[in-house]
Amino acid sequence: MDTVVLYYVINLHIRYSALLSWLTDMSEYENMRTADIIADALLDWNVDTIFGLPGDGINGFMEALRTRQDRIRFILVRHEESAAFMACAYAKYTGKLGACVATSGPGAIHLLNGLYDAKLDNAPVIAITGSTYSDLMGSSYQQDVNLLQLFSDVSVYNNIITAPEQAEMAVDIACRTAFAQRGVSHLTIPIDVQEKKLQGKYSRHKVPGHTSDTFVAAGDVLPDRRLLDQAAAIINSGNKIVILVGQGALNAGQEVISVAERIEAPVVKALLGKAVIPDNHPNSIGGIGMLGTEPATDAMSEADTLIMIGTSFPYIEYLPKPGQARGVQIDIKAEKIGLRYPVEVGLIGDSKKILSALLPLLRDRTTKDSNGSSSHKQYRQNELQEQQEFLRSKQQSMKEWMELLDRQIRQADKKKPIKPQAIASAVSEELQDNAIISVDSGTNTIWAARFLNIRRGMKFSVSGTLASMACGLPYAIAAQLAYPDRQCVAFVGDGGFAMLMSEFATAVQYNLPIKVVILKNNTLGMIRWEQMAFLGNPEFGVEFSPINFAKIAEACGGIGYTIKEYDDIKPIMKKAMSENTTRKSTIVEVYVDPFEPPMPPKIEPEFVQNMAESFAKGQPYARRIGLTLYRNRMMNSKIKTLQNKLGEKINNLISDDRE
Ligand SMILES: Cc1ncc(C[n+]2csc(CCOP(=O)(O)OP(=O)(O)O)c2C)c(N)n1
Ligand SMILES: [Mg+2]
Repeated sequence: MDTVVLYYVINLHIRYSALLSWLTDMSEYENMRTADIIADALLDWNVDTIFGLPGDGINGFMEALRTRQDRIRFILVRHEESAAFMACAYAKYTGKLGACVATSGPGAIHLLNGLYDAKLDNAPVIAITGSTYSDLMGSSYQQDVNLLQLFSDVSVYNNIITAPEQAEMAVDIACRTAFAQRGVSHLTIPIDVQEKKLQGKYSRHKVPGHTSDTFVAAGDVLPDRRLLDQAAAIINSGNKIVILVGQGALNAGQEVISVAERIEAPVVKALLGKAVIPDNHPNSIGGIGMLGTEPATDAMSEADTLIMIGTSFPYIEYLPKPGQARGVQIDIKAEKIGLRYPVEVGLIGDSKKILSALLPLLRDRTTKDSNGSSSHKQYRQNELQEQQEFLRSKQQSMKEWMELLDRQIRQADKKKPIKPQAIASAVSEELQDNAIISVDSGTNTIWAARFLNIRRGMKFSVSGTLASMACGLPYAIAAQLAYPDRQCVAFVGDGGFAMLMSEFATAVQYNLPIKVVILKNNTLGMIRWEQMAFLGNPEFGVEFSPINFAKIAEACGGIGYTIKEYDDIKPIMKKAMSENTTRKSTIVEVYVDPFEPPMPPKIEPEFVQNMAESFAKGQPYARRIGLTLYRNRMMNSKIKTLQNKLGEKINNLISDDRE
């Protein structure tokens, strides 16, 4: 080969290699703006709805959303906090990734409370925020807030996108991490970076397209058989077994029932797990904690074995004492095992799959075991009986508890203010089979927990561990967007509702026929009782001037009803709860007795003592409260004890009003 030919061959080879490497280096996103790349990458993760409110810090990304309206739905809110609550609720109700968007500075700051709700309740959410121009960052420029620092505590993944070449990878990691760690991922993008186009300016080590949108949940793998056997051995040796379920068991209702029935165990439901099994299932003994039932409290204090499924219910004083019961825990998150109770065995993964695998290993307590010697048989028989008797005794006290609740509903005195229990019960009666119920924080949570009867197929949620007020309305909006044809109800207090009530206009704007039932007591009701019963202080700073919520509904373009009389409850509730035909957003405000006490499942001496102290220190309305307690004692022997113990002081106060 002469030198000229050699020269051409080499030259050609070099050019071909350059072309090849240029071709392989070329990203599918070549020449696209960062904002568009992010939006496309979110679509790859099946994000179909994004809640938010724009501003100049995020307008570049808004343009990417505008040009993809057919594939990704943007829901404009009135306050960014709602957008984050909605993203959280969307994730909770659908299992999809929740998404929200806000501008730099104030918009991003507003997201935080809703994002903490997602963090604390383990909901996968991605938050997209804008940041100020990259060459002005950290200069106290307009709306220049260090969002990475601000979001560092709330997020499982927290990153700034500084170049289009980084965007796809960042979104992939953010979405995967939100799912894998069941938490919040935050991506912030400087205004100028949103507009930058991808032009293949990669670093030496970057390979475009090196990440993917593949996700495999850890829960798809079953725990080791040895661990399943150990768990089964613990359960099989128990004689007073209690099952506690939380939101991690929501997809395993049938499996929970199969296990509970096989081992004859009562099922206690943490609030987020209220919809795991129907409230009227014979093994259900209701909720736990302050808003729970007496049988559930007793079951926990007597249990010798505790099976926790998908729950990290925080009020550990309501669980068996450490050492009292042997524990088995099922959770998708390894770090939750042993968090609240010193369990011996932890099974990591999806509760549905684990319970199915565990079921055949569990001793069937419903049939008589015919194997073994007669003395052994007798022994086994006694054991079986103990568990059965345990369940029967709790079922019996559940019957009594339900009768007590029933008396509370029926304590209607037409001359007196409406009892909130009667409203919760009236709502319950109007719930359709596949209703989705969102509740709020306050005494309303207690009435909802006790008086809304969940049936199979319903959904129920609330800001659980953060227990934030104001979640009820945004949750219901997210539910209705996800399930346009289902009955979506928000059951809320007036304080919580007023916090984000402008979102009712959002419901109207998107033609969402949500039904919002507001317990109107013009009070931060829960706090009134907490100040008295927890600290022994007179109430302070808990009363509001009234708002006409029915007029608010109408002013926003929805329908408003007001209930002031007992006779109005049934007809108005019936009408309002089936407003589907007009598909109008509806508010039902109900004037309820602001002095109805939310009684804990058991009245502790300290509670009584504190109440007496608050009265002694000059609790306002002592007379009305005393009178309410006096009247309620007809319904409930425990209240009678409380009222008696509050003593002469109150008896004197109310003596004139006794009939
Ligand atoms: C954002 C927020 N602020 C304060 C609290 C403390 N808190 C818990 S319940 C409650 C009162 C709720 O009042 P309202 O919504 O009227 O319900 P009610 O107790 O009267 O049923 C308050 C202030 C909270 N949980 N969340
Ligand atoms: Mg209130």
